[in-house]
Amino acid sequence: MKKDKTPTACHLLLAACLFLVNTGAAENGHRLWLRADTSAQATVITSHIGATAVIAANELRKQWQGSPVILSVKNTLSIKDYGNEGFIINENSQKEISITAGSEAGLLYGAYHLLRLQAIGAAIGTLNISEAPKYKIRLLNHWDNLDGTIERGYAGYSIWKWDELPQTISPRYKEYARANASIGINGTVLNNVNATPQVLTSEMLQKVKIIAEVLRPYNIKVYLSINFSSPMALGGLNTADPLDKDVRQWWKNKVKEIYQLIPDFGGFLVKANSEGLPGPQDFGRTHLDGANMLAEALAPHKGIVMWRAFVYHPTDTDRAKQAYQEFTPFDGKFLPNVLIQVKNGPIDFQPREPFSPLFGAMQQTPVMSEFQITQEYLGFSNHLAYLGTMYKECLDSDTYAHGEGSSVAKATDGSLFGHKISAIAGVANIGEDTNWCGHHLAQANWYAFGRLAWNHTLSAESISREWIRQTFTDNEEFITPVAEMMMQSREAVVNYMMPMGLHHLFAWGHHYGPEPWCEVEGARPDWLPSYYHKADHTGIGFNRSSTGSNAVAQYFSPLREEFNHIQSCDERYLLWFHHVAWDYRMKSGRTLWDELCYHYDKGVQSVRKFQKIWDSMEPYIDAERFAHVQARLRIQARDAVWWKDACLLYFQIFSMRHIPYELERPVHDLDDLKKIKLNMTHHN
Ligand code: BDP
Repeated sequence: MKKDKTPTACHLLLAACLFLVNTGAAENGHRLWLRADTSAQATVITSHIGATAVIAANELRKQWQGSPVILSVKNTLSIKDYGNEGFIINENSQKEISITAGSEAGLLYGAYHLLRLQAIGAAIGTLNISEAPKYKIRLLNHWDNLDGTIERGYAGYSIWKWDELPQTISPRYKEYARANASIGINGTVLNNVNATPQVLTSEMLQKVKIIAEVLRPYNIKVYLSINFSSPMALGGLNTADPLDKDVRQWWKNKVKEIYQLIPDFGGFLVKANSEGLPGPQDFGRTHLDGANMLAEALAPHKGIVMWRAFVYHPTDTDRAKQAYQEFTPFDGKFLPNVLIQVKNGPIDFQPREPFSPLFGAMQQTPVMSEFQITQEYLGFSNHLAYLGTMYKECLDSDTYAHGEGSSVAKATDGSLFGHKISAIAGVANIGEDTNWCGHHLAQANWYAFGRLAWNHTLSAESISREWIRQTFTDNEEFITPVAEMMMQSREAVVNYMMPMGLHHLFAWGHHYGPEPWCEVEGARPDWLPSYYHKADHTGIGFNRSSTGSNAVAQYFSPLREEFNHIQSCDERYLLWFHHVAWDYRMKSGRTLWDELCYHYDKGVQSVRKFQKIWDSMEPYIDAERFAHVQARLRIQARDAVWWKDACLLYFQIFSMRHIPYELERPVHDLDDLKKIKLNMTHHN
């Protein structure tokens, strides 16, 4: 048969596909920050054959462009200094590179570290590196429901396909594991803190086992959120009282069943007596009783309990004070495998909050911080808000627990109070969208969380730069302006949503848009914006000083006094701690009202600037991601104006002052804005 030399349509299609693969022109964001060339064929020498070491070696073989690498696990004293997951990278006189660690996990992290250095162009000169993670347990929390929906998720449905498991294993699980391992995440809570008892059925545990098996070689442990009333719902008991003998036995049996399937299971995350969920208080017991009961069941298997401090009741007391009031009396009484998981701020993941006073206050109990990576209160996946700056703001805050220099980071990483276990959690922004996070630039928040969990001394800026370089391009003309934009982005959101310490001005039906006016008949007062802003004709803000709720007393001196006095209070938190007169003189010389207007305006102007920056970046990156981000910035710019107009026009009713004439004028009518009702699921 005569061979036809002219290319057919099929040939052309194939060629086009190869072209796309080779140049990486089709950039849908699926590869995240892991876009390195995989045809390197490096020499990697290792005698370790465990699954984790094999992954480390293969990653290097495919991507490392430099001299031969030798991987070895050693148990020498010098290695022990770096803990079980640390590593040392050296170069010998023959120019061979060695990665040495105390475990295969350390080799994996060492391999990803080396590859990151290569990807950001920093693997030059003689390598002499030693690293160990600051936190022992570095977790993502998925608020994924078993039906595939995600609470506060903005990137599609859950990646966990419970219906298909255990038969079908989605390729996503491995990709997920790899991405997390590359930034040092070593644990994941698979299901929503608003947990259904069903997650602990034997059928479900078989499915969890499969996910655990995929994640294990990547050194990622699986954890579950549990529902406190499971012994009743699943075990047929008539109580879930943590001091009841049968209840205790039920948990012990259940835990045993889990460990038979998943020998390295991490433990439980618990939301109890919070927002209507069951807990020990339903049976006249305490958080201490509940946490210790579970801890006792988990301890023989080396599992941990992460007991959340996110509790508040519709009482007269200030919501911001409640977690502290409820938990500090138990300090020192929890079993050693209990950690108290505390949101970064005292209320609820607002665009800006001061740090929770529980950090530093509970010194005999390991306290872990919970950040939100998903942008529940920062514009969902429509708004650009790089959160590296927000995580750092909290971690670097000084609690003064042991005098100056007692940062939240040190109070939680085990170093300040000498705890053996330490952990940090981030509520994931991951869904089944092709690009994982909805907004391409929101991938940076997942990345930054992982990098800071590994090393909280890194700067938000350096993290943003390394992320941009790996995710987009090594062209400085792109990296510098985009990093600058990212670094300003969270402050921009704070400015156009809730500047100067304002909080919870969100709409009732969703946490996307503004409704500072929101009134709902019969609603819990602490779910309404007016509870928080307290605007009236004299001024605005929540008086938490010693003349008000005295929440300031929960902080250590001298911070307590600093927050307490209006003149010394950081203006970023002014309306969090004080009810301030409209004519109060700010440090800028402006009145409070004028300053508020300036902040809102600045927020809007910042987003306009981001649009300009981004539009000028078109030549440097692929058209697909460029257009995607451009479209989202347009939404953000419109939303920013919506926020500004809604808040200023509403607060103007009380301030009765004009918006400074040099600022952009409102373009909406308040009455129209009040009519906006977005169709989004409700859960306050
Ligand atoms: C709030 C969310 C809600 C969560 C809750 C929590 O609105 O969906 O269930 O926090 O953290 O921010 O438990």
